[in-house]
Parts: sequence; structure tokens; C-alpha cells
Amino acid sequence: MKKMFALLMALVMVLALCSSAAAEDLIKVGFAQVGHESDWRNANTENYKGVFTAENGYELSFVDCDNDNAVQLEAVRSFIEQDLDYIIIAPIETAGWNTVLAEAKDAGIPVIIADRNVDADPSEYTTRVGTDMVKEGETAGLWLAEYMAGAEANILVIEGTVGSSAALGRSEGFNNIAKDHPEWKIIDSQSGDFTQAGGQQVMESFLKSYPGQFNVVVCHNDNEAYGAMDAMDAAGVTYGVDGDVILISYDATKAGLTYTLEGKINCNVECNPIQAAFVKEVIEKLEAGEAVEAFTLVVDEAFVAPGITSQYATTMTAELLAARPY
Ligand code: GYE
Repeated sequence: MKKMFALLMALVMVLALCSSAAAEDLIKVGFAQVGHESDWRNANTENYKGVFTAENGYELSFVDCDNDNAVQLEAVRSFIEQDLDYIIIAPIETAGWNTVLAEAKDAGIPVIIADRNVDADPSEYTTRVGTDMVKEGETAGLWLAEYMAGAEANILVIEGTVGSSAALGRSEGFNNIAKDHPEWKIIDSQSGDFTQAGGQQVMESFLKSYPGQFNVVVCHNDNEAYGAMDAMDAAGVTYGVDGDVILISYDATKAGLTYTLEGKINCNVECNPIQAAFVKEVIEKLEAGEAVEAFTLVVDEAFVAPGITSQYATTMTAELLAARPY
């Protein structure tokens, strides 16, 4: 009996040793995430949590920065203090990163800028993974030009978070196309902070300020579009393929594409939130001592409501919607 007990104890100790060795072997990754402002963001977070798992060899320290720049800087500094192996930042705003990036560099911790971009020289961080937001804006503009075919457009824009590369890029891209269309007028452009409540609030104020004066609404993400739709519903303004107002959105989440399939959103420009595997690939290369590209592009497409055909976008079908993973 004593022998059995000793054997059992030895086994327990070996197992404990093995698992602590395994925990030490895990690659420690800190992720300073923007927050939880949108369905897109939640899909992006889920994707990271599903990829950076212990089974895959990672220990993920995840911080939801709740759209607060100070919290995000603090999160990155705490990753540096903990001496993690890699730091991933999805920057809320483009500005204000130089100092903390230099601190990470001094500590020898590689930094991966994910999703949104920073306003810093690429030499200040290791690499970037994300979508091309200027191109997303241009796609929306090109589609609108094709759809309007020379008709007048009086446009209201509900922007994303002020100072975020997602909002800046989409505006820049859309404006690149708008400048070639003298028959277009951007009446107003205000931030809805990428939230449904923000989108609704901005649309309510637009409806008061510009009643009957607009025929296009551009929302920088799906959640803002849902808010804008609620505001237009309440004001008796119709939108979508059978409505008076053309509605453009970005993200192409499952719910957003459901509205696109129903014809309520005319055009939905995708921004792909499934980015974690690309980041993991970059880390694997760095672990192997290989060089990494300065930028890994996550490719997007665009979708339009049934009845619309476009050289810039795919016409939505029930099959396409069913196949959407997020
Ligand atoms: O479009 C929006 C989210 O940075 C691309 O952030 C991302 C944007 C996305 O809140 O829904």
C-alpha cells in the first residue's frame, strides 16, 4: 500500500513538472484590443481568443481598452513590465504611439500593429497586419458612382471613431472618388464612434438639420448603420433599394449582410475581422528567426443588395449569407 502511495505521489510530481514546463514553453502574447464597440470588434476578439490558445502554444494576456487611449497605453506598458514575448496593439487612434513603441523596442519586445494603423515610422515597430481602409473607402465611392450613373448625390457621412485609421482611411478613400464627381455634395460628416447608439444619435441630428435634403447615407460600420436605420424608421424616411435614401455601410458582418440581402443596405464594404491567424503566422516566422514583411494585407470584398449588379461588389444571396462565419 505504501509503495502504491509513493508511486502515485511520484506520478503526480512528474505530471506537475511536465505541466509547469509546458506553461513555461508557451509563447506569452499581450493583446491591447480597442474595446467592444461593435459586432466586428467582438468577432475579432473571439478570433484572437480562439487562435492564441494554450493548445496552440500561447498564453494570451487580453486587455479590452474600452476605447480609452490612456488605458491602451497603460496596457502596453504593463505588457512591457511583464516582459511578454510579443505585443499586439489594435490602436484606437493613430496618434501618440512613438514613446511607448520606443519603450517596447528598448525592452526588445516585438510589436505587431493589428487591424488599425499607427502614425509612426514602420521602423518603430516590427510589422503590421490589417486591411486597406483607404481602399475600402474607394470601393464605396466607386460603387456609388457606378450606381448613381451621373445623378446628383447629397451625402451624409456617419464616421467612425475620430482619429482612428479606420475612419480616416474610409473618409480619405471615399473623398478620393467624390472629388471627381462635381454632382456629389458631402453635406455633413460626424462621428458616431463606431457604435449603434452613436449612429442613431448622429442620424437623429442629421434628420433635424437636413430634412429632405439628402439621398445617400454612408456609415463607417454596420452598427452605426443599424442606429441610422432606427432613426430613419422613426422619422418615416425610407432607405435601401426600394427607399429614398441609398445606404452604404462597412464591415459586412453577418447581421449587416442580412440587411443587405433584405435590400435595406444597398452596399456593404467588407472589412475582414478574421486576422489572428495572420498574426500567428508572423509570430511563428519571428520565432524561427525568419524575416517578416513590413505589412500583411487582409483582403476584403464588397457586397450589394439583390437586384444590383456591380463590377466592384458581389450581389448578396442566401447561400453567401449562410456561408458567413461571423
Ligand atoms: O470597422 C468597426 C470597429 O478598426 C476596422 O473598428 C475596425 C473598425 C470596424 O469598431 O466596426
